Amino acid sequence: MGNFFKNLFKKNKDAKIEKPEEENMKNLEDMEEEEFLSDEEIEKLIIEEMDQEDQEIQESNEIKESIEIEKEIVKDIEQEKEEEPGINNEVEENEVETKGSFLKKLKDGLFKTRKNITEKLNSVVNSFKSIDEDLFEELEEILITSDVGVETTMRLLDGVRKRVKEEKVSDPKDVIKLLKDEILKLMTENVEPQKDEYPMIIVVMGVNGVGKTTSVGKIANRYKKAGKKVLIAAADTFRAAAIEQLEVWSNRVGVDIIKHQEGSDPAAIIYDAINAGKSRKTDVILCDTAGRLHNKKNLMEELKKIFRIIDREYPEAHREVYLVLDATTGQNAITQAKVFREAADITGIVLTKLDGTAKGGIVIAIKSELNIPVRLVGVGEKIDDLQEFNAEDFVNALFAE
Ligand SMILES: Nc1nc2c(ncn2[C@@H]2O[C@H](COP(=O)(O)OP(=O)(O)OP(=O)(O)O)[C@@H](O)[C@H]2O)c(=O)[nH]1
Ligand SMILES: [Mg+2]
Repeated sequence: MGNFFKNLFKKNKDAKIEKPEEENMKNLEDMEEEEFLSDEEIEKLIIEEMDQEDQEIQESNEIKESIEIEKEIVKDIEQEKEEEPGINNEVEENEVETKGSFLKKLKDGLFKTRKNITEKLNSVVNSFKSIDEDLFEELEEILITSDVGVETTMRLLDGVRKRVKEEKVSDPKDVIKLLKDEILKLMTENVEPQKDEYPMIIVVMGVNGVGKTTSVGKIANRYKKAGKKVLIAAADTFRAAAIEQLEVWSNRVGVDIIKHQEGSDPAAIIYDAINAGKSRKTDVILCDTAGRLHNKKNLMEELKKIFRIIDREYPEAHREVYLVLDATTGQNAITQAKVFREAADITGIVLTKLDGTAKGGIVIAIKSELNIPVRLVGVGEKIDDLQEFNAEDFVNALFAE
């Protein structure tokens, strides 16, 4: 509103100079009516000004918020660096510790899901004396309500039934172990490890708010730590704040960024990033993309255009297409994957916010229903809370005591 009154005051001041003495005695209200704007027009201007200011405040709050988060991340990195041992003979011990802390984080991240699935499963098997269809019905309900999905639940339980018969299992408590085996089998079926081939280009896509930009930052950090030369492409040009958020990440991680202005063509950014990547001998180009446009069709067309540029300009690069899904959205994540499949061949899923849901069963449904491997899982907001997905660790963490 400040500018509006400033302008109004300026106009009145100018008016005073030009006006005869007596008219200067008139109050401001009269002058507004006579010389300038009607009440309705003033009201309209005020509303417009307030709307604009609200929008500015909201955008600056978003930036402030993301800067606060980034600051915390930097603190974490610094703390981690301090804790790193300085002498070589401690490295082995540190590696063991890293694996331990990695598993602990995964376990902590799955706390809500474990409580929801495993505790319920245990209490059900303990309440049955023999294995019968009633027991299977109870198991079915627990799995379906944990977002494992109907189809996947049936598949898992059919496998358990078969083994109960074949192995003549009679103790209901043993069903848990069989279920754990079936989940692991399903999660590892037809999954090849990701190829570590360079140069690599990774396109990160997904609907708005799922954690794309954060994941790009975290992935950049992982490759940087592994000694790779990384370049980030800010191809989400829908909002200026999105570019700034990514810039904060590039500064924190210490990698280059290719960006244009808000509203510019994302395909042009990818084109520039590929050229810069080639001339700077970059190992990994990471592309953030928009999560929302005016409509779904536009977004899909924009993504397709990005992939056409990569096909044309960088066919020699190893390509990964990550779809970021938010674990807290449950079965909706499956629908999103089906939509994004129209735009590109998704090579892996980045499943974020597993720490925020009791329905982590979605990990199992995603693998089973989409047959796309989960490559990375987000178990928190900190920089190292994005972990490489390992099915065995996941199942162990899910069923941990
Ligand atoms: N708890 C938790 N929060 C996460 C995780 N990953 C991302 N977030 C948070 O999710 C919010 C949205 O993340 P962004 O990276 O901005 O999401 P985006 O997909 O880029 O969003 P748009 O650019 O608006 O489409 C941020 O507050 C992140 O800190 C995670 O694994 N766990
Ligand atoms: Mg973003």
